Amino acid sequence: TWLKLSACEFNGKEQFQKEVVRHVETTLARSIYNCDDNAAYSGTALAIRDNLVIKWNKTQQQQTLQDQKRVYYLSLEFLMGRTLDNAMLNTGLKDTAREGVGELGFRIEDIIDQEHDAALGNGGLGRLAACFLDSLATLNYPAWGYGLRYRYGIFKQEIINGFQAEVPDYWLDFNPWEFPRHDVAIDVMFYGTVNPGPRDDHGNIKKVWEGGEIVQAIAYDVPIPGYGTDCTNNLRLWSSKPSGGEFDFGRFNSGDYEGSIRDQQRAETISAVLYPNDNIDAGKELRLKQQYFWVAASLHDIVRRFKKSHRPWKEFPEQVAIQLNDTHPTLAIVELQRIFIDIENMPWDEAWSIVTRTFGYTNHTVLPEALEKWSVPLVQNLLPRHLQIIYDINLFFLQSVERKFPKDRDLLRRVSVVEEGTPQVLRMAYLAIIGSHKVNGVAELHSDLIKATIFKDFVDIFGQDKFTNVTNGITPRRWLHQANPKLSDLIASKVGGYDFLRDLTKLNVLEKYIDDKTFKKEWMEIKLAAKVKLAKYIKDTTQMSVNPHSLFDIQVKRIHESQYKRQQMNIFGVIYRYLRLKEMTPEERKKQVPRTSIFGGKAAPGYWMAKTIIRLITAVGEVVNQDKEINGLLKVIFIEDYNVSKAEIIVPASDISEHISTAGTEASGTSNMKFVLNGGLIIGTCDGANIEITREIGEENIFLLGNLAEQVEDLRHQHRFGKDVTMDPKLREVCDAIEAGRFGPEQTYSGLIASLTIGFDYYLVSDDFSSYVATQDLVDEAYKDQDGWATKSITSVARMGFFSADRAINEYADEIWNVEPSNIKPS
Ligand code: DL6
Repeated sequence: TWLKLSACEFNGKEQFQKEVVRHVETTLARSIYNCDDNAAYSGTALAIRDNLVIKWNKTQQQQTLQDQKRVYYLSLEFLMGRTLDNAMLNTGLKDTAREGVGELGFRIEDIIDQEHDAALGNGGLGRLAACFLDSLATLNYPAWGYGLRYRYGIFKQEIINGFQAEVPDYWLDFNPWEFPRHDVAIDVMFYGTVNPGPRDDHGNIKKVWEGGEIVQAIAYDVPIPGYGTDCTNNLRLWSSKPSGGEFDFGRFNSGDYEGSIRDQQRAETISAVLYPNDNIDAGKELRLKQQYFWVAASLHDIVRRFKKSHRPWKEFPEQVAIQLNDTHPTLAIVELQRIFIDIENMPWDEAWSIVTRTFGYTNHTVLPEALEKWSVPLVQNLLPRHLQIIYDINLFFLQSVERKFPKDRDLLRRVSVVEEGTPQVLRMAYLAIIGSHKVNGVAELHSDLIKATIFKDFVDIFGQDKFTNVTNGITPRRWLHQANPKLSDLIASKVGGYDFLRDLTKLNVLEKYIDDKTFKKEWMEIKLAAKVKLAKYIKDTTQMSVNPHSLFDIQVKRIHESQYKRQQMNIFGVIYRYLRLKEMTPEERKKQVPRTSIFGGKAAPGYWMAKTIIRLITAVGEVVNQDKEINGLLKVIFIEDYNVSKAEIIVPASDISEHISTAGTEASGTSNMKFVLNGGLIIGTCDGANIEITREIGEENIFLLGNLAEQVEDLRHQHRFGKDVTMDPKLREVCDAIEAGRFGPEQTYSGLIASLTIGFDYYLVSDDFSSYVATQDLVDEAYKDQDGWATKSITSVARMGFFSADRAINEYADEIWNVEPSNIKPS
């Protein structure tokens, strides 16, 4: 009976419309005559969601029945962006929805635009996790993501008088994509003490962790649809609640009204807010609480699921692969060991062997300031039992190192999880390496660098095989098909349909059309249309007019306090261009390629230097954009509040995008891949995935500049100790213009200039500036030849197959997780 009664997916436009109207009238309790875009969004989202939920339930049921190995992707950030458009495209319902809402008097684009971004991430790391979820589902891998359900995602950025201001991002007003599971509530303990308990089966006195504060983790599930498959995976996000009810009636009755809700507030604070730091260790107790809260709940859930299968513990690593997205979830290693030895009474060695075969660790940075370290007293207080286990893990590890490298005491000091100092700190990356069977970097150069530098000793200890590379990838579904449907359609018309979205290497068929004039024309018209769309967006949001026929030069990414992404080099280059334009005669100016320099990106709230860069960009815009003399040959735009949905407008519109980090600092970068996949060329350094992009698309299709990673150390040494270190003269000219107050009070920028001089120019702007400016000249020259430009653009796209997140996920599945796709039956 249940089977006969179970819900069905709708088919066709009429049924879809009925569902939308039903949801508007009953779920939202609104009259259809009073239905605005927002209500239409809600109705549409709920109708699409219903379809998704049916596939989701079936997938989960089938995966459970098939009892296969599952992947669990632990990430403190999932930068999902909007869901509706992606869900419609992945389930093949967008045309139905477009027609359906069209007849009801709405435009699907306006409806899509109503959705609030789910911005539970800072940048590359969180967006990578979101791309990976899309690929895991598309490739039918049984996989769950585990993260935190922050009440506030990354802050919203406002630009007020040219400066960044932050506004909280409360995104949960109406979120049809999540399902609270109040029955999945897990108690997580903090603080307390460790006391001797009864003897275990082996005669050892057990350690009992007790008397701590308990917080409840409540699961919220989000369906993740694959493209062109019924496979719909699960993203489980944890929200924190007080465990003993929300309200202390005792306190309330005695008149302590504030006290009566204090526990509730304290518990809820844990999942309240995403730390807005990109590539830097926050080091705060609340952050550590978040980490433990999330991994404890996730591990409990994973172990509970495994136990239902009644398999012996030794089969745990054959059923469970857990990937640590950076070191943020490293405590999961310790928690699993604790569960095994303290709760399941397993001997240490047996437990540790299971633990290390279960975990894999992905490193996303070599920047020292981003490598997590936790103060020992902090961990002692918050997680006393875990600290004991960490000490034991470290002890057994150091003993094994000593056996292998007797008498090398300095090696023991270097690789110990505990770094000496006041206070002592725990090096989480070392713990992650010791507790995992594979460690990977995210682009070839990055993986080589971590082996040669920060993890060198561990390569000597564990051997090369433990360390591998999986170059990042992006999902072509969101970053081409969804963001740039016209280009996707044109490609599909040449490569034999939309299969390329599941096998991106099929793009290589495009190379056959390099000399096809009609195709090239269509290609460039699509690029122009994307630029017109962005120009309109800029006009609507900033009131600035930009010329869509000018060269769009875009740099959108986080602005980091240490400035390694080097937006400052870009804006210095813009100033240099402006100074040159000012010197030119009108005749000379006529020969110049008009350029629109577009920036976007957030600076973490406390970051003065990063905010100074934003101010310089907006100040240069204020001067340049109204300078009649240069006649619109240069415009400078800062797009406020850069996020995933804005990226979907920006990425298709670039002629050139900038990926100009100091060589050896950007682990991979993924926006470089997005821009090239959309037919934009890139100007970049030999860093991160730029190197592999060059290898794939060919040197003639990319504008490379600057010093190489192997030169960086020498140059830094020269800056500090060399005798005649002078600033590049072109850069000097730029600094002089800034110091002369041409872009507002020079004091505003004194720190930025000082970083180049008394700060020893750690990120080598002066060393790379000449090359940067010269390469920008090459870009101008190349752009004058529009036919040649189109050839570069098409050839690059044709060769981007490697950068699909599907390829990356298949590599993880084969080399790290040892997991097979499941056999999801179509409904
Ligand atoms: O791997 C994803 C992404 C890379 O593309 C970027 O190059 C890298 O900077 C970023 N790393 C982080 C590190 N965060 N922490 N900790 O976000 O990862």
